Amino acid sequence: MLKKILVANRGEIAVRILRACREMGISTVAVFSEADRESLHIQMADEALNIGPAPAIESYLNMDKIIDAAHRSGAEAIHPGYGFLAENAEFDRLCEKEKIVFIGPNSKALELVGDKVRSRQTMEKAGVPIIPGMKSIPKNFSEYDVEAQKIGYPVMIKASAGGGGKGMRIVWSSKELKPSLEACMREAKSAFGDDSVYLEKYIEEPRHVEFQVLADNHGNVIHLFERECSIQRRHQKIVEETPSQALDPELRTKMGKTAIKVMKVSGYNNAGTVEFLLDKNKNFYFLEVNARLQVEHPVTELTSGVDLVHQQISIASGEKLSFNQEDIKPNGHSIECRIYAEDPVNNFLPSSGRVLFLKEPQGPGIRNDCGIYSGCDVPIYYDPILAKLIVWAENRELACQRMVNALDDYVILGIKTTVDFLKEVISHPQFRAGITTTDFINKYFNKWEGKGKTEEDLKLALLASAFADYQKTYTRRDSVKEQKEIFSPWLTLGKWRIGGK
Ligand code: MV4
Repeated sequence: MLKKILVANRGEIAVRILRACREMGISTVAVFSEADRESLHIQMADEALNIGPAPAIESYLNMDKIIDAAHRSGAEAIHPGYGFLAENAEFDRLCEKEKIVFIGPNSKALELVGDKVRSRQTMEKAGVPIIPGMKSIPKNFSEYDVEAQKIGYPVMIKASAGGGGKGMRIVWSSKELKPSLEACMREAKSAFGDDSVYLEKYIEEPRHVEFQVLADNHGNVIHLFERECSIQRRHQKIVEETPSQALDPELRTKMGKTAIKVMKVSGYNNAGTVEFLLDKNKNFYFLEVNARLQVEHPVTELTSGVDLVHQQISIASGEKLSFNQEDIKPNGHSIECRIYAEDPVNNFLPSSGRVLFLKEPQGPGIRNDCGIYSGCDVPIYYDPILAKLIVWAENRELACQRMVNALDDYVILGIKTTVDFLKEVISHPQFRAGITTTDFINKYFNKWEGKGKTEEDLKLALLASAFADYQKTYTRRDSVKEQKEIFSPWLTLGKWRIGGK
């Protein structure tokens, strides 16, 4: 088993991975940028190394600095988390060259699944259903035009190097095709350094259903069932759950088998996710492979009883999977809400600053994967995810109730968050009915204005300000030592008012 792991990430996911290492008796190395000196992941690791200035490009995305930190600390392996370098084949290859274990797939598989046109070809050959469309990149416009007629409008333009919704465009008629192609190629060139785009049939009102897979280095591949991730805004997932309301046992079995096939023909190892689109008639199509531990992995953990980070580490250590497909018996229902430092009333504008007060929900079936603490600063430089609230219950209705109560109990003062917005999403009759297509947020929450400050908020503000005053009195007197310790988190607060800014 690996003895020392460097976690090349920050926030809630770094904390999550550090916990797993600690549980497995593995030493940990954290890395931090100038903006993250006092972040939670730094406080939790055995060692922490500075990797440079706040902008990610100079720190968390800087391959040489991270490799150097691994060598300096004697870490044998790097866990990349999600985002940053997690799906970077060049970084994966660099780790291989430097004899550092990359906790993720081998670089060849990572490269294949990162190329959408090449993976469509591979999947078609293997008999995996793909969305009708092009299987190679045309050389000139007339080929696009001919192919679009064949596919039938509306069509979708996608970037070969894209993924997760970046570099996509819908085209409704042939006269829009040329300008859309040109715009899409320009975007793809600047976003991915590659202007290859192709056409697919546009699937209307699809659902997004993905399967979690584990593959060891000995050819064993199993799946841990699905996650439904259709509730999203501008390709940013907001709520995820398992099981999906759209699958019956037969379809679930078929999609699970297909997901395993996708990973086998890709030569994939470690944890990964196979994304499918499900159309209105319940036809499913392979979309892409997410070659990382995903943000929404906890819902799978709570229903399958498998710790995915433990599995990733043990696979990377060369162990065989200790269970087979028949051993996986999903139980109950799990939902995750992503809590972001964003203002849902103001077009989800990122909100940064100091967390003045944090109260995390507790109780049976409640898990809070959190990267913040009372008094910490939320920097502007990175993805504004603060925490993930995940609930488990025997069935979906109970899980929804548990989620609403837990969101009610979640208090984050000082910065704007999505907590109240999420409460209304989960409370929405359409959500309760399980009607979660990808247009849900646009349809029901297009111009959400919130409810304004409730009496409860005001009471909390009052309480918090009373604490602040109390603390000020005692520090001025500079005497009562115990009090100073009891209220020490408040000493870092400084001047503030409720609602941030
Ligand atoms: C599509 C599609 C409709 N037709 N492809 C968005 C994320 C990326 N992985 C693929 N996506 C889509 N691809 C065809 N041919 C609609 C989407 C899509 C979507 C997919 C999953 C979840 C949310 C979505 C929101 C808008 C569009």
